[in-house]
Parts: sequence; structure tokens; C-alpha cells
Amino acid sequence: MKIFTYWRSQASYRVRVAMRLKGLAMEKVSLDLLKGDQFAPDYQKLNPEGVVPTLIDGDGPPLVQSLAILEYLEEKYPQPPILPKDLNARAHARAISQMVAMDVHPFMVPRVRKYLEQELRLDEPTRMKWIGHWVDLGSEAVEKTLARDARTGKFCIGDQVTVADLCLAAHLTSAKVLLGRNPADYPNAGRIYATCMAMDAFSSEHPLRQPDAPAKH
Ligand SMILES: N[C@@H](CCC(=O)N[C@@H](CS)C(=O)NCC(=O)O)C(=O)O
Repeated sequence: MKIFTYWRSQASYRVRVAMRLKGLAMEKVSLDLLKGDQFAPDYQKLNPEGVVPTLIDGDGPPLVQSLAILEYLEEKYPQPPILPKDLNARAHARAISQMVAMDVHPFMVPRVRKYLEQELRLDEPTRMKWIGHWVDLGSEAVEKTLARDARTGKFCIGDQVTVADLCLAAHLTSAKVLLGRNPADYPNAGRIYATCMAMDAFSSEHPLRQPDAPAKH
């Protein structure tokens, strides 16, 4: 399977980990989002939104949107599962995923940061304060959700890795790489983050271990 990715992309990281967990072969095509590779006409034919990831499975049409891709992978390659069996727990796993992937991630993507810089003329400390505000609110919301829920275990839901862990680990990684946040500031989320990072699927696909990651970031 071919995945269009970028080293620091949180959305691509979610999908790369799922593919590792499911033992799927991955051919990575790196785009440089800061140079604008996502706007190349050939790439926009695959992904009209001009974002990563895009996944090509066989001859199939391009798959876009990381959460939709995770669901596709789960349905086509069900072993090992990345959604719980129980119906309520499945909704809980999707809810935690969406808290970070939908409600926080858009505040930190390159196109939004570029707009803050080039259109609104905000200086770097102001931009980082603005992004940090939304990122921290999201981390706190997930922490409260995990703290109050009896299903929280070794991972977000019990002892099985689910999409919630993929999204949470990717979120906390971005918060660390981009903003210098410490996952350990969040007792439950930080513990789950550490457990994930001890697993090969998460550590081998870590943004800083990607072939396109700069030596110094
Ligand atoms: N909701 C989308 C988000 C995709 C997205 O925004 N990806 C970022 C990198 S994590 C991107 O490609 N940004 C390009 C840009 O902002 O110009 C998903 O989950 O796939």
C-alpha cells in the first residue's frame, strides 16, 4: 500500500501506526508540506484538499481523511482489531479520537499557521500561544475524560490498543514536537502515551524517526 505522508504530520502518524499494528506493507511517499508539495496538481488529483495522508490500496481509488482511513483498514484488515467489541466502547474510542483529531488538530496544521503568519501578521510567540491554548484545552479534556471513565486501563479503553490511543499518542507527540509540551503533565494520558511509545508500532513510526525528518527540527 502506498501512503503519502510527511514526517511531522499527526494525521499520517495515526495511519502509519495502524498499518504497523495490522502488519500491512507500507510504501511511503514523502511530501514536504512546508515547501508546498501538497499543492502540486498531480497530488491534488489524489487529494483535492491538499493534505496528507492519502492511502492507495492496490488499484483502488485514493483514500483520504485519516479517521476514514482507520475505519477502512479496520473493516478490510480486521486483525488485530483497533476498535473495541462493545458498542458503547466503540463510540467511546471514536469520541476520544475525534476530540483530538477533529477539535484540536485543525488549529495546528501548516495552512492555518501560514494564515496566522501571512494574513493576520501574528508574530511567532503570539502564534504559538494561540495554538498552545487550543492544544492544551484538548489535552485537558482528554485527561478529564480518561480520569472519570471506569473503562480506562492500560490504554484509553481497557488493555487493547484502539484508534483512541493512536489519536491520543499522535496528538501528544505533536504537542511535544511543536510546542515542547510534556505528556507526563497528564497522569492518565501521559501514562498511556508512555505505554504506546514502548510499542514498536508507535516508536518506529514516530515523526522524528521518519526518513524525511530533518536531523535538527
Ligand atoms: N482531518 C484530516 C487532516 C489532514 C491534515 O490537515 N493534514 C495536515 C498534516 S497533519 C496537512 O496535510 N496539512 C497541509 C497544510 O496544512 O497545508 C485528516 O485527519 O486526514
